[in-house]
Formats: sequence, C-alpha cells, structure tokens
Amino acid sequence: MRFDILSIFPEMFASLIDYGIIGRALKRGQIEINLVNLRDFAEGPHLVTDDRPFGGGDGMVMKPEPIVRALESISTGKGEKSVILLTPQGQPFTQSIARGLAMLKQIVLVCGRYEGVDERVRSRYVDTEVSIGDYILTGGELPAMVVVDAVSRLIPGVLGGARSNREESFEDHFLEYPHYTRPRVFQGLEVPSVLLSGDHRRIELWRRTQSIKRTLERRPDLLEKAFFSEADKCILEELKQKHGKPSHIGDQESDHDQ
Ligand code: 9D3
Repeated sequence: MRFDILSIFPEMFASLIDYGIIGRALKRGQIEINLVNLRDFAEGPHLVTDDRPFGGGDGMVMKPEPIVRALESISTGKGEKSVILLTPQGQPFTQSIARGLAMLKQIVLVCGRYEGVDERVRSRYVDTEVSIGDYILTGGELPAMVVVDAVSRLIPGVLGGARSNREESFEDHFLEYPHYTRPRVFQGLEVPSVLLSGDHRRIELWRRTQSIKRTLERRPDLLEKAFFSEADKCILEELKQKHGKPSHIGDQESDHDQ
C-alpha cells in the first residue's frame, strides 16, 4: 500500500512514521508514505495556500491550484487508487470503510485546513470524503493518520499472524472482555478466580459473558449488527434477567458477578 498525503503541515506525521507498528511496517516496506507539502506547490512571494471566501464570511478557504498541482505531481502505479478528502462533511469512517480501502494499491489523502477546500477540487478530483466522527478538529491531518493507521494494520503481515485471523471472525461486533496480567493481586484487587482455574471452557464462557455484558451496557447499538450463536442468546437472556435495565455503567457491584 502506498499513501500519498497532501498537507500544509507534513511535519505532523513524524509520530506516525517514527513509532510503533506503522513505523515497523514502513521499515519493512509493507507500506509506503509519501508526504507532499502543499506549500511546495504554491506560487507568489508568500507561497500562499489559502484565500478569502467568495461571498464573504469568516475564515479562509484552501486555494485549488496548489492542491491540484500536488495531485498531478503524484506518480501512479498499477492497481486501484483512490483520492480521499478528510472533511467534517464526509461519511463517518468505519472498520468496514477501512477494509475496503485496504484492498487498494494507493490512497491519496488530502488534508484540509481552515474552513475547507475549494468546492471545485472536491467535485473534480475527490473520490470519497471521510470524517472520523462528530467532533470539531482543526484540520484533516489527525484524521488522515487515523485512516493510515486503521488501513495499514489490515494489510497482511503488518500485524502478527494470529491477530488478523481473530479480526475476520464475527467477534468484532462485541466489545472485548476485561484483561488481566500479573500480579494476581494489585492494590488489593484480585484477578477473577476463573482466569486462574485452568478450566478453558469456563474461561471462554466468562469472557464471552463479559463481552456481551459490556456491549449491552456501553454500546447496545453494536448488538444490532452482531451475530449471536445459540450459546450467546442464552448468555444474553441470563444477563437481561439479572439486571432489568442495561445501564449499570460504573456499577462496581455488577462488575464482579458473572
Ligand atoms: C464554521 C464551522 N467550521 C469551523 C468550526 C467548520 C469546520 C471546518 C474545518 C470544522 C472543522 C474543520 C477542520 N476539520 C477537518 O478538517 C476534519 C475533521 C473534523 O473536524 N472532525 C472529524 N473528522 C474530520 S476529517 C477532517
């Protein structure tokens, strides 16, 4: 996968490139990131990339020419390519969109700043518009990093092999069960005894119950898409009987039972 990222702040991507799984994927050549500084494609003595909006109003708009020149400078190889504009007006980014993007050969990410980019760039050059959620950021750079991160980890070999298999399973519509590691007692808090029992069937049942319970309490919206096995349905019925309403967030008592 090759990512071309157009931004007036390419330095912001240093942390993405230098650390962790993405840093390792870059070193291994599993992904490629080409940072394009929009200012390099600006003209005039001040190399401006923005201008005042026609029709008046507050804020500035990104000029079309630097973005289009930058887009035209990008080399394209074989395979499918997509130009994505990061914008609050885009479709909400999901795991499903990430999976679709992971099948491409090249992704061009256009990071907006100010009030946004000139509409004619969007209409003529952009394939997809993506938002990362309903909150206001100062630009498209952090959203672009979110897309690179989410897509890269889906590319075969970028993560360890065992992890990716689990991803494919139906489990991903549930929140995860609680995790514990050593020490067995931390600040007086014990690891649930079932996890120390060595009884793998009971452990599996406990984890599945915790997963369903957490999803019910915190993200009931996810359950609409989730696939329930017959065993899952039994667990769900039992949970519903125990607590009438699934709204015990932060209820310490209910976190201890099974
Ligand atoms: C007058 C309203 N504008 C400023 C408050 C709208 C506005 C313009 C540009 C709001 C945010 C931005 C910058 N944000 C992005 O470019 C952006 C973004 C976001 O803010 N939230 C979630 N996803 C994204 S993707 C790009």
